[in-house]
Amino acid sequence: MNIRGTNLLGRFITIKTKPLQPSSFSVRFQSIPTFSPSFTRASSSTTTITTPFKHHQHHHLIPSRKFTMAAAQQEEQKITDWVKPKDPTGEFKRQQSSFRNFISREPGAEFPPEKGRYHLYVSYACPWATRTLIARKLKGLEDFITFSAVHWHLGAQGWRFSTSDDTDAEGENVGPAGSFVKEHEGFTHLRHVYFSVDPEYQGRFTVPVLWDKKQGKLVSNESSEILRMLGTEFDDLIEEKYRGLDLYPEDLRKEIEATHDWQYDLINNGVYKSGFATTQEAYERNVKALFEALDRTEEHLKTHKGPYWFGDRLTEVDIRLFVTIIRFDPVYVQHFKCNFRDIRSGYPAIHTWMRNLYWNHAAFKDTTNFLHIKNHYTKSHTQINPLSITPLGPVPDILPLGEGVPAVEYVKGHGY
Ligand SMILES: N[C@@H](CCC(=O)N[C@@H](CS)C(=O)NCC(=O)O)C(=O)O
Repeated sequence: MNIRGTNLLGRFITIKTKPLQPSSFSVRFQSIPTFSPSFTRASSSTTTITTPFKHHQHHHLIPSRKFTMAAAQQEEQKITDWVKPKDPTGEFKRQQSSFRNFISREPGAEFPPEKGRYHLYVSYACPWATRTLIARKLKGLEDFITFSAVHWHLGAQGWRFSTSDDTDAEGENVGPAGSFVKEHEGFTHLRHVYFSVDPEYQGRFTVPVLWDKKQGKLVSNESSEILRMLGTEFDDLIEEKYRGLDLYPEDLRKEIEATHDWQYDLINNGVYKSGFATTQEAYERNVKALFEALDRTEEHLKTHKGPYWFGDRLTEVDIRLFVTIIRFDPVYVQHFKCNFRDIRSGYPAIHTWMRNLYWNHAAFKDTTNFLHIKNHYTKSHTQINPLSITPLGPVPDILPLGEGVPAVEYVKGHGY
């Protein structure tokens, strides 16, 4: 008799009982690579491991010793441990992305640009993933690349896909993986997408994921590189008006890279390094560096003609900076303790720059989902917010164009 279900780690399993040999049974896993301690104990006799996925039809026989080692590893490193518990530095260290292929229009490329071929898995909560959604829309790639979004909650098994029972995660294309990518029917968590191409995958199960539906391959899980590909590699296929938008123009490349260098480390990643720090020293070091970088950003925007970072040219810099700044007042100020100042009252030039992007460009506004953003951080990081209560403020999430915080309005009204 076969019993189907998922194990503690969310992997699909079929437990096949063998009536003639009551003391032995086999466990069929649809994905590996690590197993919970309870399965280590339960499956000590005959154990067959298999994956259901197209690219891994082979069956493995894994000795129980490997279970124990993998289980111990799993025990040691929990998905929700953003800083390793025994790390005395208390510093959040972001891992390198593992899948680094490129869509390329070079002849003979493994991943050529093609209409309808690729799918993006994102989370609306995630700033890194949202970069790619913004680029997709700015470059008019909606008909070229499909996308779907995970549920905002990230739990012990990582991101999960929404089901029809979820009524708390509104947003375009939030739904089961199988509704968007047929071969991912039945996947409950993003981890299944990773395991489908690498059953031994040991990295984190991050969004964004760029998926090749034609070859069943994971192209990339590195947002900066996906952003770059979408910005350039489809240019032969899209309409002239979209081709004209060059997010990485030749003459600005050196300056763009130099800006990315400090903004990535001190701002995009800086908010995480401040918020995830597990020692006072690590927090203080990172939050001070973050605000110095915000001061530098303010100064640049104040002293250069806008409306974009590079004047009248919208580039990658605007996209990469926006996704962090738009989350700043609603989340990072209180949740990550980034509270020397907020954007709306402390950084007028950044505030103006951000609101222009949000209110005047659908690509920025339509890909910003405050419900996912606020709920994700405040209800997923229980080491920071153990009761998962989401603060209601600030109200509103973003101010309308041309309207300042009350103190600014008051000063204006009194002619100071
Ligand atoms: N380097 C990656 C980072 C992506 C990333 O860290 N995404 C977060 C969400 S904001 C994630 O999916 N985290 C899940 C996890 O680490 O378990 C990129 O820029 O694409």
